[in-house]
Amino acid sequence: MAREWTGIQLFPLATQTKLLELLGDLKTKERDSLTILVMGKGGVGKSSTINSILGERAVAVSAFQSDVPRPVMVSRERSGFTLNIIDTPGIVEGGYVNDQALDLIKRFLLNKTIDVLLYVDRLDAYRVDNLDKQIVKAITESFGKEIWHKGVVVLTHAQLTPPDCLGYDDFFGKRSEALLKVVESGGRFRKREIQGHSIPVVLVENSSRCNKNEREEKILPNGSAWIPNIVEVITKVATNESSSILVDQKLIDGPNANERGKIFIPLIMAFQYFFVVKQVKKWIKDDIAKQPKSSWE
Ligand SMILES: Nc1nc2c(ncn2[C@@H]2O[C@H](COP(=O)(O)OP(=O)(O)O)[C@@H](O)[C@H]2O)c(=O)[nH]1
Ligand SMILES: [Mg+2]
Repeated sequence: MAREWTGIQLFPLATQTKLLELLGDLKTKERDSLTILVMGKGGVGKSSTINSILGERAVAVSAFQSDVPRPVMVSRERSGFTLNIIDTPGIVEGGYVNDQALDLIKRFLLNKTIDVLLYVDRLDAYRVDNLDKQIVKAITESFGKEIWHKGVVVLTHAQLTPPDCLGYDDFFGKRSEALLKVVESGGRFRKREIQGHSIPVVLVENSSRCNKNEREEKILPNGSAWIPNIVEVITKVATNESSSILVDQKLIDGPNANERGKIFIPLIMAFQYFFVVKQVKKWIKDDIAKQPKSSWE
C-alpha cells in the first residue's frame, strides 16, 4: 500500500517544481509507477540516499551494522504516480559476497519488475578492488547483465576536497572511470555492448551539512543541485530503450538451471561404471575367493 508522498512538500520550492515536472514527464510517457532497486556494500549510504530522495526518514540509517538485515520496499504516491524504492542490506560481509543475503534479496524481488538499479558506493574511496568486482558479478549473475542497462552508479559523500591537488571534476572523473571499468568487467560486457549504453554516474551528499544554493537546494562542490539531478537521471534510465527487468522464478534459478551439466551425465555414468562399479565388483570377488570354505561345503 502506497502512502502519500508528503516529503516532496518539504523540499525547497525549486526542487519541488523540478520533481513534479519530471513526474509529469513520466505520466506523458504513460508511466504511472517506478520501481527502483538499491544495492551496494554495507554502510555506503544506500538507506540515506533513499531518505534524501523521498524527503523523509523512510528507512533506517545506521553508522554501524545494518539493523534490518532484509530488503524493504517503501512506496509513495503523488497525484496518481507511485514511486517504489527497495532498500537492501549490504551484500558484503567479512570481505566476501554474502550469498544468503543475495538469496534473500532475490526472493524478495520475485515477481517484481525493476525499472532502475541504483548501484551505490562512496565517492571518497580511492581504490576499487576485487570485492567491488565480486559484487558487480553477483548482481549480474542474479539478474542478468541486462540489469546494467537499467543501472545508475551513485556516489555518496560527494561533498569533499579531492586529494593530491586534483580538481573536483577530475577526481569525480577518475573515480567514475575506475568504477565503470569494474561494472563493465564484472558485467562481462563486450566493447560493442558498452558503446551506446554508457551507465550514468551521479553524485549524492546525504549529510545535513551539505551546502545549499540561494534557493535552499542542497548543492555539490561543482554547484549542481543533486536531488533534482538524480531524479532526472532515474527517469531517463527508467524510460530508456531497454526493457525493465522482471524477476521471475526462471531468472532466480539462473539460465537453464535444469539443463546445466546434463551433457556430463553419460560421462559421469561411464566413469562410475569403470572406476567404481568395476572396482567394487573386483573387491567382492577377491573377498569371496579369500573366504575360508565352510566345513559343510
Ligand atoms: N557525510 C556523509 N555521510 C553519509 C552519507 N551517506 C550516508 N552517510 C552516513 O553513513 C552511515 C551509513 O549510512 P546508511 O545510509 O545506513 O548506509 P547503508 O548501509 O548503505 O544503507 C550513516 O551514519 C550515514 O549518516 C553522505 O553522503 N555523506
Ligand atoms: Mg541501509
